[in-house]
Amino acid sequence: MKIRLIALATLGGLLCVPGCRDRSGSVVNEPAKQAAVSEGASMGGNARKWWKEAIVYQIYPRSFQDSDGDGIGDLKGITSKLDYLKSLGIDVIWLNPIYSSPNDDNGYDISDYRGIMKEFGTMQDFDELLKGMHDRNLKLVMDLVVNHSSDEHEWFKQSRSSRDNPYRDYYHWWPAEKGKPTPRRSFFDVNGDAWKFDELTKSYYLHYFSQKQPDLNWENPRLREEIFAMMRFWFDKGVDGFRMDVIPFISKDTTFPEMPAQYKGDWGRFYANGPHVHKYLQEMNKEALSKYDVMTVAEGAGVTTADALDYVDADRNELNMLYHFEGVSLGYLPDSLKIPDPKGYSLVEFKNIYSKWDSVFADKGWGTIYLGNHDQPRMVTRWGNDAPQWRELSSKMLTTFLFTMRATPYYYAGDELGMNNIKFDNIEDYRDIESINWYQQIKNKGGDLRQFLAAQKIAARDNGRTPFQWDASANAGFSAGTPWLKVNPNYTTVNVAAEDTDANSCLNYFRKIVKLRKDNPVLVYGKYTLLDQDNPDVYAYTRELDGRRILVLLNFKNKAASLKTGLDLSKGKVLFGNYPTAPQNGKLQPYEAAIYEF
Ligand code: TEU
Repeated sequence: MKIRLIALATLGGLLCVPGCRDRSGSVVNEPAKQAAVSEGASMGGNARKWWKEAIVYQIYPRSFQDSDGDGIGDLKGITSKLDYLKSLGIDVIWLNPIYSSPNDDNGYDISDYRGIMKEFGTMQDFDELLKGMHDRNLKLVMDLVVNHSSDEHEWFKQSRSSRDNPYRDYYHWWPAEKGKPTPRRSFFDVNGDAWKFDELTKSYYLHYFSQKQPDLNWENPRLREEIFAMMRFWFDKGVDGFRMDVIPFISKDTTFPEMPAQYKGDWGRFYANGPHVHKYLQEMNKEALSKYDVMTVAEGAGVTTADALDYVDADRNELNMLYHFEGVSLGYLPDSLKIPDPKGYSLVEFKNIYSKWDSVFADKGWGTIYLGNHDQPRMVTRWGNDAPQWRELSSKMLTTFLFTMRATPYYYAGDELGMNNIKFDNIEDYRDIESINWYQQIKNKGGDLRQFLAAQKIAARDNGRTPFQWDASANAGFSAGTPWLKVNPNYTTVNVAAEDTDANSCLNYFRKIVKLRKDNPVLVYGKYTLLDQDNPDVYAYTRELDGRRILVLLNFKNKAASLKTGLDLSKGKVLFGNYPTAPQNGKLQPYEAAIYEF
């Protein structure tokens, strides 16, 4: 068996005795201990794979870097920042959709799956970006949006044109003479209705999202073949994988039965796991995925712990990973349009959710971990505390959580700077179809718009989409023009240029913990055990592999908190933390994160 040597925790190559401080004041471990890890070893029941050890960094191209002054980020902009991306230590970049699109939903409405959105550049720009990434040993994961297309896609134009058009069955149509179709809820529609009547052929078409995002009919084998060929087109270009948008929704019971009452308020669960979804994913695997060394991750909308393994158990030949919504849905009032519970969220529930999801993949499949993405507000605002005295500490604490769990981290661009919610006061500032249409929906019903706008300051997706903050120059260095979405005014201090040179910044903390994870397989594969489960303030757990035991302590509160782990902290070797020294007893400072080895 081939033996590979893995260097442990050199933390930026700093030479430092155990427990000493590095330049940032963070506590670091002794460098360059070597451990032998056998290549084929079963790593706690899990076969080693590059995508399990990878760190995925997500870029929202519209907001990352504008190269031509039109106020919209673009591919050349990303290419110009590849050295920054490399400096982070990440391995994989997931790009939100960059295909041709009329941008009803910022690229999640695709009008040509083989074309590049004109605002983002050209296919040549794409090829240069991909080459630039590969030259730096970075992999590229694209977004695959195939539950629906744009209504401006040629397939839909044909499909809509007549009932006997060859493309008619590429979408779901319901002829009006059969009466009104069985109700289906839409996520974005102003009226919440997922059926839209089309006068030309006197039929309704299905759209789970906006009216400009008609659902594709996966029951049609011709459509499936087109999708698999399109996937091969991108793989042949060298793309390293796909993140699959609402992929659990693709298969529908085309008799459209009544939706059982149990799904009221949670219809995503009804849309997921349709009758043939696994047959289609196995077909996709056979026709496209299995031919390449690529990674896949499902956006696991509607998927629960009971059915998650069906998507990612390697023996089933479907996908590699999925990300669930249970964690990020915590703390909103039930049946609401993301109205936060005034009581806040319960850390005990938070811990139970992530522990439960860890156990799903303990022996088979593989998990993911994230707290922010383009559909979420900024993680520090939602899960930490963005008040000036806590923003950096709590942001580092959350980052520590993401890099010490047994799952592939999906880290959202800007979180490494501690970017927080912009919190717009007016609906006119929002650009997202979700916020705009929900506002209209509430207005039409005479609902509480003030409550909604207050909630959006915490929950709206545009909070996570404000332009990336590069430096203190105009528009945070994002664009020479007028940005498509306002820049967070704190860009003058929260930006790459300022943080790069500050050893104690969120950015440099991020770089170090990335390295810590990459140098220590125990943080990737080690068995996870929750400690002090009912502690309402502290999240504590161990990770164990091949005789190594790591302890992670995270205080989620803005006050000192005590904990009972059963371990004598003074006997642990401190590996890392967000305060200059780590505690030797059972008391953590506000938002403290500390990692020890026992
Ligand atoms: O999101 C799917 C999804 O479930 C969203 O409705 C999500 O729950 C919502 O944003 C939370 O408020 C995917 C994409 O990630 C999202 O950006 C798209 O808008 C959506 O699909 C439609 O393609």
